Amino acid sequence: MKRVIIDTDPGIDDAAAILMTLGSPELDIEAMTTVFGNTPVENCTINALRILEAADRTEIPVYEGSSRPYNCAEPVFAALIHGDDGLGDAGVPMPSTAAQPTNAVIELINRVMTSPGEITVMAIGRLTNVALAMAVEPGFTEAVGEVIVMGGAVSVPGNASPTASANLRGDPEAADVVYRSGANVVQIGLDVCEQVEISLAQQEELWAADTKATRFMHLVSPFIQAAYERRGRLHHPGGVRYNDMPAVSYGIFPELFECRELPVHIEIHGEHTRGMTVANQREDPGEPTTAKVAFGVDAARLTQLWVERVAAV
Ligand SMILES: [Ca+2]
Repeated sequence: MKRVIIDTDPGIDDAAAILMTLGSPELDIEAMTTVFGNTPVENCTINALRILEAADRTEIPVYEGSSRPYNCAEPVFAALIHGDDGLGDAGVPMPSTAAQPTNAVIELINRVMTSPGEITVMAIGRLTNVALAMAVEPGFTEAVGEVIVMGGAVSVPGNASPTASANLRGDPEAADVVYRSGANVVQIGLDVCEQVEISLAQQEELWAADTKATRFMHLVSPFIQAAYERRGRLHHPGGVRYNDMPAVSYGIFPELFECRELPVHIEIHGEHTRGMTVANQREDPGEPTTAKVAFGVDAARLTQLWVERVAAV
């Protein structure tokens, strides 16, 4: 089994992604770490615990992390997409469990440094915790197995700005640290996430499974579905997208993705381009690659696997 830490800001799409990992026997989810993003970090922590409770997996420890970006600027949240509570204000009960006392950054360092090369970090929020781990422990970069990043937009427009994706726009300095680090960064960005739409029929198939986890997903989904539909971001009526889902899926089914190794830089100075992933796609780039970037995905297969795995939680 692949050992994984999920660094997350739940988030309705985080819930869809996390439930998929919990229904996947290929993975050993050994911890979850939270970061501000879709909602303040305190809410993200509560939501991580709520998701684990919906999956009856409360043995997985949750550690709360960064409440602000790497440069300590005021954080920006995404209540219009995820609701004020981060889970669609759907009335999910408060968790009966609590987070661990250790900070997420310290926990990331401790776990990665005691198992060099063995732990994959699925970073499906701002990259603040991962960047801080790299800054605090210089050995972290080499010891971490793979950092799967949900974020970036190379051949498509951004969603948080014309050029930038929400997770990288939300903390460009942290993303810059991670992409410069030399770690094994895999970028699962909007280039592929926007191709992965769960159809209405697939949603209905999942709701029909009628388990505790699928009822939870059914409860929180309408908010993000309506938000995307209002913005004209969906390809089919009644469809829904969970952008974090393809990112965690890369950790389970990498064969479903077409990727290219490229030099990718994070724009941190641009007036209109902060948080943009600038990929050097020239034939002879003349500089080292920094990330494996996904451009293609077998969306039909992946969406069906999502239904199967969440139903199996
Ligand atoms: Ca997320």
